Amino acid sequence: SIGDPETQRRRRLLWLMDQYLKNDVPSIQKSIVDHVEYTIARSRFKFDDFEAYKATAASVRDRLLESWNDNQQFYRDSDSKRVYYLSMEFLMGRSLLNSVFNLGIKGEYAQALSELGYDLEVVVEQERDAALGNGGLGRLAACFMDSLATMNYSAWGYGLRYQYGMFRQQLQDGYQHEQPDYWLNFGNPWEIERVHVTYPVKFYGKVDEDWVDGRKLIKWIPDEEVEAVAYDNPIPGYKTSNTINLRLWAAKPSGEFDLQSFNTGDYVNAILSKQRAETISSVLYPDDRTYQGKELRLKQQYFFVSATLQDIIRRFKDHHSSFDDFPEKVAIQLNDTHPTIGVPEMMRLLVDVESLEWGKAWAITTRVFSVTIHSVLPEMLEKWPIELLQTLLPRHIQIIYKINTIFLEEVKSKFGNDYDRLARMSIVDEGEKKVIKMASLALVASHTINGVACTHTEFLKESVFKDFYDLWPHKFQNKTNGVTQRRWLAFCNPGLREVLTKWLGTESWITNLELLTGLRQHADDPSLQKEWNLVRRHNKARLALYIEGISGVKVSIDAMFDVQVKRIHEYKRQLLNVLSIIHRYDCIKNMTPEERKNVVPRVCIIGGKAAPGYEIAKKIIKLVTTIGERINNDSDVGNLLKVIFIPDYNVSLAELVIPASDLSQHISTVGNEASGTSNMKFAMNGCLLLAARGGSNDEIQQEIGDENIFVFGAKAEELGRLRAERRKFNPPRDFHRVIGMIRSGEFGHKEYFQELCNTVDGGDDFYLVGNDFASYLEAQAKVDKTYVDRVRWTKMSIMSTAGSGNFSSDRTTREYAEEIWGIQPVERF
Ligand code: IMP
Ligand code: B1N
Repeated sequence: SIGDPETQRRRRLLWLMDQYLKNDVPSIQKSIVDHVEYTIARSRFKFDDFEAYKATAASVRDRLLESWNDNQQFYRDSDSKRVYYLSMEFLMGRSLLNSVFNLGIKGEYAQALSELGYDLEVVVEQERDAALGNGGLGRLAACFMDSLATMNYSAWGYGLRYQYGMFRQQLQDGYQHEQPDYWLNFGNPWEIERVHVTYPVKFYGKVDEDWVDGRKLIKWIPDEEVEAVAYDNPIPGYKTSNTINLRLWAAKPSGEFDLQSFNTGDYVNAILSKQRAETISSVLYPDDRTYQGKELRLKQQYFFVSATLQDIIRRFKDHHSSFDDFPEKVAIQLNDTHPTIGVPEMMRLLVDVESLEWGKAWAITTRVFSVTIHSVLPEMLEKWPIELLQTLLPRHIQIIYKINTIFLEEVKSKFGNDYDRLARMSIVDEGEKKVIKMASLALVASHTINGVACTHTEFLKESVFKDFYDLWPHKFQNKTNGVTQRRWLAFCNPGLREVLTKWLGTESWITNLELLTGLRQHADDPSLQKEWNLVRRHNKARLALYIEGISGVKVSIDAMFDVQVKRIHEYKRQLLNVLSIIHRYDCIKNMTPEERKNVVPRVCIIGGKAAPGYEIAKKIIKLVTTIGERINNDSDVGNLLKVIFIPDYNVSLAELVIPASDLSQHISTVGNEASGTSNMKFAMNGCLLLAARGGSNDEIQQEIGDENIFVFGAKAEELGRLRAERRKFNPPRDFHRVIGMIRSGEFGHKEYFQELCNTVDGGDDFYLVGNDFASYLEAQAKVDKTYVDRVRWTKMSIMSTAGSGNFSSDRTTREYAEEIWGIQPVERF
């Protein structure tokens, strides 16, 4: 061989690489079987479905690593600007099917397994969901990862590797019980532990000041230290070699610290107290609206951002000597205010550690950060008690005060001594209990603030953040949410995928969802309608089988599948749905057999988790199961009405339920849902929407047309008045009758349900359930009438899919990239 030793070595490595990981069927089989023997140490002649999953996943992971490695090298070499998406939650779901699809090797894997005697469909079901999130916000982050990878953006996600993800919901006698989700129990084949990528994260202690050469030196002397260890999760793009990284941090006891206690002789207790460090990343808070001022939550937030920013700065410094270029190379997106403690942390790292001057550090910080707000009510905004911050992060509270002082000077210079305004805008809330308003801190430090749907962004500008909008109108943008059509259409609905590709004459809609509008011209075509309904029936049959398996209830696939699956919340108004189901039941009971022949049969499916401490939400679940018990066993009703509660709703169940739904409900009180994203998934899959106004419902309505969606209820401009006058409102007779049935104990549990009834009946119906009841029933009647006209319904279904092209997270992330982050796609060939 020729060349110097280094050239020879490289040539050898390239040659070896050539020998690796081919994607023909026999090569895939070989790597699966090798993993059976050498990774999980089972015999190739005897392994079960779970072991088949583990070996298959390991072989896919090998393939992901190749492109991941190449990709990270390419990013380093090209040194293009990168975006870092910081989120406390990533609701990823399963990875196996998504990975083989995105890598373009699903067919090969299916065949490889089948020849070995395994069924890919069964094998993928062995995977546990990665449920490191509550709902919409966490799933949005996951969709963004898929889109960023697919569109060749240079991006990384950062989050926490919770040992316990979202709790598993079990029903006992119809009541919710929470079970720990120890998802890592059987190993996680998708992650790569980076034992050498670790950073110290410190807490508590005090701040000392020293004067050296006339310069004040500030030294934080913490008294607790934990180590953050990186776990990398490769995220493959669809039909591209771009594989991006999701880096999740786990807390480990630090090796170095606290020698003192070791020397006092209490060796065992010193170890045990260190061990407690791991609790920081042990559990996801299962609450997605009410904010709780728990110390552990703040520790999680700081642990997460401190490790992340140290990592980002370290990576930047590998290639750059001056921080002047930092904003040209780095964009940091805060997913809601949860990572906002990163702002003072960035200042601390730049000023105290990197010795930058304050003004320069602040100029850099404010060019790097941007924040997405997902909340609607001021009460939802995070506020941390100053006492807590003072104890946990004594240096950061100083930095926050300084940021605030300088900021308030700016406000004064623009608005003068308007003390009310200054008090409203101050990052420090000087009320009875002094708190730091994290949203204000995030807004002051960010170059851009965005809401997640048009009406939501307008609301932020006019109401919650009006003062900030007056000061900095240029900082506000809208970025309407989107979802990835790979997972939520192409992969979870293979039947529809085929039909779409056939009628559009191309598969390109999988990366260019706007192409779906091409369906409109065929919406009346009887042969498309026939194929369309065949797919839906097939999907419904699958779901019916699942329902029978979990509940023993046989449902007819000729019935309309009417679905509401999402977190249980008063504002999402599952109760409105349930009240109308009771109304329907009561109507059927009062009909003659002849009249019953005209009833449109329905299967009402409800699913979702209640936050563990949220009693009213838990009562709603019990109400659903209680009326289900009665209705499903009433021989007068038969197939005309079934009520099913699907326990433990998660991403994988969503993939089963969404393609099988005829009607789905998105009925949050107007103005209370920032956006909503599952409505987009349902519409894409040809499910008709029963929708209240507000959030992304409004934009979906615009796109698919008034005649293809069932909209009801109060308008945004009425909300204020209706709320103010709600105690004077007298709901319709039907409403009183239905509430009366529950109150009188017709379904049992009389006492238990009183409090729930009180929330909507008796003068304080905050979410306007009584108000919207009549209009809701009207919309439901229209649904029934339309369903009977199969041709019309099918056309509406096709038009829903055709009109959903704007709700791809590809569109959303492209807007972020171009209008907020200033990054371009970089393709590696
Ligand atoms: P939405 O509130 O209906 O817009 O739901 C947002 C998205 O969050 C859904 O499409 C699901 O993907 C996800 N989601 C909602 N609730 C849960 C849950 O309890 N577990 C897992 N995912 C959920
Ligand atoms: O974010 C989704 C929106 O589609 C929903 O309308 C919105 O309700 C949801 C604290 C949250 N807002 N706030 C949260 C989650 C976790 C937590 O600890 C708040 N989630 C939303 C995506 O934009």
